[in-house]
Amino acid sequence: IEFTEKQEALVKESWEILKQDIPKYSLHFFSQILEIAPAAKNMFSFLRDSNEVPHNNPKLKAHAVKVFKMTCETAIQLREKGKVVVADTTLQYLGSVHLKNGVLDLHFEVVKEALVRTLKEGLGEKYNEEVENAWSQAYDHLALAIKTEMKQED
Ligand code: HEM
Ligand code: ISQ
Repeated sequence: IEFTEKQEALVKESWEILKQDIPKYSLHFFSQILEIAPAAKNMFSFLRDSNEVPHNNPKLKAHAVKVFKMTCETAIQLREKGKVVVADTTLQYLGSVHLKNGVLDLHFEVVKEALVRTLKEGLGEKYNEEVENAWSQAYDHLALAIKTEMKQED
């Protein structure tokens, strides 16, 4: 199915809103991942040595922002080119980071659900099914690229 201009705009607009409170939404995003899959806790270096989700952890924030930005970038590419192109080096790096930390295919569904919940939280009344579908579609394409890379590495 094709990715429309409207969908691209929805993704961009919602990121503009969430971007205004990175500390809040990166923490929410991460907390949702752990709420859905508590066992994922052990995969993240910034949690291994603590019992609670660290507030204001620079690494957590930076990584969470990257997930949002890369999904946004994927939406733009889907609309412009009809396909997703992630720089080879980036993909190889992300493939190896996730493989090394024990990430499995099923975890990608967990992160998608956490991302959707974070959008819901951040957008409030502006949240709707159309927004959710646009993000989900872009995320699925990006996730597939990373999963494919992870399989080529082992
Ligand atoms: C690290 C993106 C899915 C778990 C990272 C990093 C990025 C990223 C940018 C930081 C790499 C670095 O600079 O070191 C993404 C994207 C995803 C995705 C775009 C999906 C489209 C997942 C999933 C899991 C996961 C499904 C499993 C729950 C991790 C872990 C790290 C990581 C454990 C290492 C964090 C650390 O300890 O430093 N991810 N990720 N990611 N990601 Fe993901
Ligand atoms: C890394 N990969 C996927 C999702 C994340 C969310 C928060 C922090 C780091 C992440």
